[in-house]
Amino acid sequence: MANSKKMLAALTGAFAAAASLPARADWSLLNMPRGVSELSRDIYGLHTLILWVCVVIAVFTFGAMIYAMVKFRKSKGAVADTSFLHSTKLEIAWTIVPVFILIGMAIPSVETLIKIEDTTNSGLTIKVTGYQWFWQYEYLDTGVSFYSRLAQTSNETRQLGSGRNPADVENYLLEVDKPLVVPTGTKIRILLTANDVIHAWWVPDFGMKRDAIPGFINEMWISVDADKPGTYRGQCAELCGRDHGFMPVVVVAKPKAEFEAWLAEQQAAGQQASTGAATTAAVESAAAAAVALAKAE
Ligand SMILES: [Cu+2]
Repeated sequence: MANSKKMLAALTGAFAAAASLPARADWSLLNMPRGVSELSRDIYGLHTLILWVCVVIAVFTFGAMIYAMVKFRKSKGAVADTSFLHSTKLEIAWTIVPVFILIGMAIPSVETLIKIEDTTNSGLTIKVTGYQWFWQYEYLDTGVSFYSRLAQTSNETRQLGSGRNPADVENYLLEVDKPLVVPTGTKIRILLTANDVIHAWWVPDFGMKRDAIPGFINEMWISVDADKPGTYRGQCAELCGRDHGFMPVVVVAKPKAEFEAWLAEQQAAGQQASTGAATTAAVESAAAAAVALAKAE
């Protein structure tokens, strides 16, 4: 008796402690993010639907089991009913009911899967290449291409004996020198590949993650809600070597007009750089020709 009182007291204490948790804990972290794209919302909705189907099934089956175990336990003098061994009606019922539940779950799942794979009618195509340990982004048909590496602040802080506190670095290991910039309200087709080993490009808020495999082109699409411009962060999601944890993905979503302006700026800068390089090359070859001429004389 004393034991059960002690247990009750302990349980009450545990419940009281648990009840005071919500004030401090962020319960939304227990669930997947709702995200900021059409696909992420579809996936979230599907996940929630299936979760509730499972909850209802669990309540029914575990409820029946627990009820039977408690109510008809041996210590209460329960005796097995040996006259009831088979029921065709029951067997048909517990076969048909799950079949319908499974069909009910398969229809929205397949619909979402088909939508995820449908990369047609995209407004923009970006090729993403994984390297050990950074990303390359190429805006197809625009000539804009750049590398995106771990930000200097994170990179310096992560070094052994740097003497810096990671807690002082904003977005530690989740910041890059040059983020991917995308327009909001646009279906963006992403082509994924890698140059060395398998990487995976992942931004939880877009609801999408896909492997970047050398020699293959994988495809996926993302979109950012027109009313949700902002910075979205992710990481390489396929163990790819020593610095796997140091090649974050940062995506800046801008309204369409701002994105167009940014793209034009990048194109202009790219042209200047290539003209500059061509001039340098021309000067160098002229100088080499002059040297060769002088030697010949
Ligand atoms: Cu990687």
